[in-house]
Amino acid sequence: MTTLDTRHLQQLDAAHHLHPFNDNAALAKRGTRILTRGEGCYVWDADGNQLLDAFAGLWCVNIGYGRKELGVAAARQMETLAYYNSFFQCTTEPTIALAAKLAELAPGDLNHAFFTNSGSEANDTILRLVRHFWAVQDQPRKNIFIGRHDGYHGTTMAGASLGGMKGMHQQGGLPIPDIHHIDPPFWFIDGGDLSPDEYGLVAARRLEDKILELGPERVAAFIGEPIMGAIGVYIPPMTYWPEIERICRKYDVLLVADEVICGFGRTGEWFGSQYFGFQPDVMTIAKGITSGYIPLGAAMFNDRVAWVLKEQGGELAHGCTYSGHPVCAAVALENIRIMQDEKLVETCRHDTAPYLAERWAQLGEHKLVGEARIAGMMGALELVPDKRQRRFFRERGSVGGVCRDHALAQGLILRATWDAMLLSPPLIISREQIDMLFARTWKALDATAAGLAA
Ligand code: PXG
Repeated sequence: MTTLDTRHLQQLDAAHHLHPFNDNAALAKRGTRILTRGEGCYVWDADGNQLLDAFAGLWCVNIGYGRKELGVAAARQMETLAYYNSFFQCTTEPTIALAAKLAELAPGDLNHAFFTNSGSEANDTILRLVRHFWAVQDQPRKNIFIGRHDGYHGTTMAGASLGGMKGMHQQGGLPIPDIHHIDPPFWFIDGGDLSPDEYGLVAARRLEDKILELGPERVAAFIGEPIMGAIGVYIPPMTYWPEIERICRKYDVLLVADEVICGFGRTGEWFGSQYFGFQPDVMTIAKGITSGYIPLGAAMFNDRVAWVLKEQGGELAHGCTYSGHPVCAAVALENIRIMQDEKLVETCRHDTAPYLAERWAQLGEHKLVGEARIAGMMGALELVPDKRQRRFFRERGSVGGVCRDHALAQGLILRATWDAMLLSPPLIISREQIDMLFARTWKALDATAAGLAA
């Protein structure tokens, strides 16, 4: 593709395409980066630049780019039966096979899948069906969901309301009623003199306080990302989730783990709840379920919730045209087959993730880095003005974007949220590529520090 083609495409894009999570006027002036090809951990842009994608697209390309088997699976299913719905007492073979496969993979008795097109829709599904679950058991007032400030659960009305992003709440009149939030567990800023483990308990007990304030008879569920992704990879202390689980059990509040990012190997376990050692009642999945090759999400329910929905719920007045789409299911099955046959999760856990953690800790020695946090294949470097103090830049967000641009100039894609540099590479990243990631990140940090000093 010539440079002229690129400019023309950028003009068309600016004229006709509204981009999510962007200042579209500023973007139109700057010009979008147009990606044209992917292979393994690399993508290429329309100007011919090869980039190491240390963000796996958007936390999702877990098996890496260019796996032809997924295209073959999609084509085969399209040729055989491109579409049928799961509404009129019907469904399709791959849909059934995927539901059964997910029941086998999911921890505990999370044995029942409701399919959607995205993580956002899966969270909408959970909000509706969990409220229905309590209502049909004569507890219609037990309808409040508690989430966390700065949590991310998608962009639909329910998803964005369950999430705690202020900027999102400001657009479109959110949150919708009967959704409350507690502060997130973020020791780096909020932990004071407590040890991380002491702080984990304190942060979890905010949930108990909130339940008691609202009344346990009003609280339907607590929802959280095992590791908070979009806000900046906040990894809670190991004490946090078991305490959250204890509190949910004590007040009969359903525990919803939003595994859209953490699921499918990201933490070096199949699911984030396994990394932290707790058992959700309900689970949201998307992204890594197809490694991003095709849109698919699901809400998974445990036996207790599913039994009530089936036996007492009557007709479920919920579903999308593409719930359980056979092509998406076929691609998900092939993606999971590859992950299992090639032991991608095990390789991460025992080999590449520990190596990545070592290299990440070395990046933590850079003078710009206040904390280098990592769990499995997701991490963050918190850039700070003074390495000896746990605090943000006064003008929060002024440095992360600069560092991201320096990384891009080095041929490396890292995400910046405020001043945290976020990491989420394809799970197939090799030791050599981790070394490359280290070298390029260090250079980007150096260039950023030099700019600050100038
Ligand atoms: N839950 C979590 C935990 C997510 O990270 C969703 C739900 C929504 O999934 P869908 O498929 O509807 O996008 C997500 C999505 C970011 C960013 O800026 C993160 C997501 C989406 C867009 C941007 O890191 N995560």
